Amino acid sequence: MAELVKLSRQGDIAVITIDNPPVNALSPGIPEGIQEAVKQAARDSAIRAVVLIGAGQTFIAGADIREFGKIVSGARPRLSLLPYLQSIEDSPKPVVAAIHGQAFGGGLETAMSAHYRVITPTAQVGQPEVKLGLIPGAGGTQRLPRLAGVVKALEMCAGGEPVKAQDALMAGVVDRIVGENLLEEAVAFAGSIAAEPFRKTRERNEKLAQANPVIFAVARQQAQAKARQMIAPLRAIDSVEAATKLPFDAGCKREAELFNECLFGDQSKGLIHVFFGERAVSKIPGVGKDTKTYSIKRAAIVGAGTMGGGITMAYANAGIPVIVKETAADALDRGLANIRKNYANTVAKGKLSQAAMNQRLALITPQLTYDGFDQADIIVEAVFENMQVKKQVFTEIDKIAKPDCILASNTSSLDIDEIASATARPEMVIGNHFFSPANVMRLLEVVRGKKTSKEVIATSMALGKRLGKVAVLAENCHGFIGNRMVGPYFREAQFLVEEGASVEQVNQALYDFGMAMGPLAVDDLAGLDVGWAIRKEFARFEKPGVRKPLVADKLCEMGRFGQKTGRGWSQYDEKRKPSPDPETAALIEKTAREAGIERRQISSQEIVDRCIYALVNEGARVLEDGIALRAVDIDITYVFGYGFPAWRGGPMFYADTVGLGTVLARIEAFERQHGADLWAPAPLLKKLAQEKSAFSDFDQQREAGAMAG
Ligand code: T1G
Repeated sequence: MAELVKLSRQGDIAVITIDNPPVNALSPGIPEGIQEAVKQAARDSAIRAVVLIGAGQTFIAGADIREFGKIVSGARPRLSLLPYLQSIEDSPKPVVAAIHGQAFGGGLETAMSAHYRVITPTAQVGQPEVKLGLIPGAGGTQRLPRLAGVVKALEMCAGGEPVKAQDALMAGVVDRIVGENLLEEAVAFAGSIAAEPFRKTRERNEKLAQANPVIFAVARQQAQAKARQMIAPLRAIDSVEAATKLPFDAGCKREAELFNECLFGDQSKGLIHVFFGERAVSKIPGVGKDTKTYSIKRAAIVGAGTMGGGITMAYANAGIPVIVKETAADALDRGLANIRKNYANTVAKGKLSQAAMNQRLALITPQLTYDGFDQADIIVEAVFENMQVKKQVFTEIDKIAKPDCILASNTSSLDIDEIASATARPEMVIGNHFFSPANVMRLLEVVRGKKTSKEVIATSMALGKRLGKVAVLAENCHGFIGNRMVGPYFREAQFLVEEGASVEQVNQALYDFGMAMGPLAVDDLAGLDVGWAIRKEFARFEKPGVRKPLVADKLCEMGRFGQKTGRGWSQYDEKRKPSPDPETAALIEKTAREAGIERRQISSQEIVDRCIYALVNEGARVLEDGIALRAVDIDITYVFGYGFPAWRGGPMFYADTVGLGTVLARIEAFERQHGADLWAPAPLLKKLAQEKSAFSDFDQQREAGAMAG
């Protein structure tokens, strides 16, 4: 493993360099290599101190996450990192961890087993394991409270958020912030402390005395509120608490027990699936990493409504100057007022400085004309969801935009090829479907038209990452990936209230499943009028004789659009707090009676199965039709755009967890009960279930095919 861990000397200082691109993960052989290098340095009488540093972009960014699946499956034994860390800590010569980029997870645990830590101003430290459904498994919950105190350790281990260099210095996690010439400064620092006495982190117990029981109770409450239903944050708190009650070695033993409980649980499988999925979706067959991309220096947005305003903010947040155009002064003023209010709210929460808010506002140019659109590198249309209106805009911007300007539509479901047909440059037209609020929600559906060039696709995917989004490629169809699948999900939610479930029961059942909000609550938030307009736009495509929801249109005809009007499926007070609406309940009962629908008691499990399996069944069709490249693309769409719980991995991963045979049997039961038009099992689902296979196998076969292709 010598090539992955190099030992060199700078005078009387040993330098151990980890070189395991791209993130210097602690892959098999790396810990052993470091351990061996530390021993060699110890044996070398000419050496007075040791510097541990990462090559490339970062220090050690953690254990190798790819190994966890092998450990859980038994393909690889779980090797504890503790002995390796202890060999650093027991070095007779002081070890200085030199941190740039990220020292995350096992990387920070390695740095904390060293005797000193120096860091560059832009570097970060963290224990993000809970984001993978894990907890620090190599002494992090035991050393961090000893360095930073119990409260900071709880915040870092249970929250998982990265900590900037200055904050880490203040907390005592690191000893010094040095310049960007890290190696030189770390070697100089090592020389300056080489003759000084130094302590082992595990023996620094003075900060553990902070352990007031209230601290842990508060931490548990906060964890349950912030990461509802997630187990790992609570186990991380248990482990930090153990550090305050047990000697170091016993604390590490307790930590290992809690780590294993999380590692072998379902939640870490789901979250690790999402971690790699978030990166897998950027890989598009036929659009390789070497595909030429357009330089995006200036943007222009058509429309300053809810979506146009949010998209404008997304560009300004990425430091890209952006014009936002409206047709009327009052609409433009409203749009800008919303943008300012959103930024002000973020500043008020302490998440943005006033200076940064001002910088971002300075990047935004509001106007009523197309002035400057001829300089834009991308123009995003975000006007009313009506084909004629969109085609008019595309005709106009096609005439104005420079030849290599990308023309993107924020349409949530309309035909991108028809939109492109309004231009003379269909190869430059693409869908960029943002999710409301567009400055917050991370999902970006990139919709490829038949003629969209691969350079435009590659540019759009890269731009998505630059905007802080997770970009998923979708082929063109009604609703693309997300909205095509959400149709049957909302359909079943509405059928269930017609059949006897209350609005509150449907919302609660899906909320308890882990969805961010129940389906009818989402409908009330988005506005029932939005769905109403789309239903009217697509009424001609509806198959006659197939049962469709009856109540939503009636609520819309009554002007009850949900939160924006104070009444919809539920009623809302001035703080938009929902409560049951007896008039809606009466309307549902009356409508069901007139339709001859027999009402009955409905279990929460049936509610979850009907709504979630409707998603899965349509997802299988989305795969069959090639609208999504892989099942994991559907999972990422739902986790980042529709509030599907990440710890369940997404709808397709969840179906794999349940077992496709079980899912198919349930869907066939619904087909017998509600008819084939609504519940005929997707052929792909049937095939995989009959082969005792899974959507993950489908992806692996696709991947293998793409590699071969
Ligand atoms: N293990 C394996 N692969 C990893 C990895 C890791 N820890 N981190 C990143 N990669 C891969 C990633 O999949 C991608 O692969 C490539 O590296 C570039 O990543 C014992 C149990 C460090 C901030 O959770 O947060 O330590 O797609 O696109 O945007 O207590 O990577 O190129 O094939 O994200 O520059 C804890 C996870 C592990 C850190 C860099 N550590 N990584 O971001 O690059 S558990 C983490 C990140 C642990 C111990 C516990 C980010 C980054 P590919 P990227 P980036």
